[in-house]
Amino acid sequence: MKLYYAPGACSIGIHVLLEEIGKPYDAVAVKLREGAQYQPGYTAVNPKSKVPALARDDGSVLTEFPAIAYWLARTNPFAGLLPDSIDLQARTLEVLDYVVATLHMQGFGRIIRPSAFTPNAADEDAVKARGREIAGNGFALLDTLLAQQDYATGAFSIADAAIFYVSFWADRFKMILPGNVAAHYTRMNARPAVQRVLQQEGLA
Ligand SMILES: N[C@@H](CCC(=O)N[C@@H](CS)C(=O)NCC(=O)O)C(=O)O
Repeated sequence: MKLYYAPGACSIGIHVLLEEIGKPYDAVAVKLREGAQYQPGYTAVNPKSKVPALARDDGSVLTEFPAIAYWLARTNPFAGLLPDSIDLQARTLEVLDYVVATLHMQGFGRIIRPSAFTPNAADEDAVKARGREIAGNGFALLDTLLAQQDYATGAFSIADAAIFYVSFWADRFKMILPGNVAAHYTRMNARPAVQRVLQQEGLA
């Protein structure tokens, strides 16, 4: 397997899952700041020009964080990345989708690239502020969930890898995480798989 990632991007959550699984894989850094995602070398891998992308051993490429995370969990059941019960699996996907579609795409998307949300440069500060509001509301919801348990659906799962990457961004953007999300972030940072990934991505 080969993971296409960028240091500190959302792909870090998939990188964590690969380390949790512990099977050999290659990690290829895509230089997003230099626009490498739009060059033929990468669009041949992922025409969406995004990371993460996972090239599998049969040569096929899987994209989109939830799909990659789900496939890794189902193909490596020994790693325990999805709960057994269908109800908790659905809850796991519920959290995963909320983090990716709302906190990331709607919240941090506005903070990181406000120009994608308005044609007027003068509006960009307002766009960023709205992004912080959306992300803040999202973290507040996750906080109530994490008040009841250490991980999103009880034991560590693919949902926690997603919460980890948005918490990592909040940390980098100096946003104050609510108490239970902050405790989850501390718990995640203590996992050996996370520490290895931070080291490998040059973020430790
Ligand atoms: N919906 C995608 C989002 C992926 C995404 O937004 N990746 C960002 C990095 S966090 C990216 O590759 N951005 C490059 C660009 O937009 O040029 C997923 O779930 O994987």
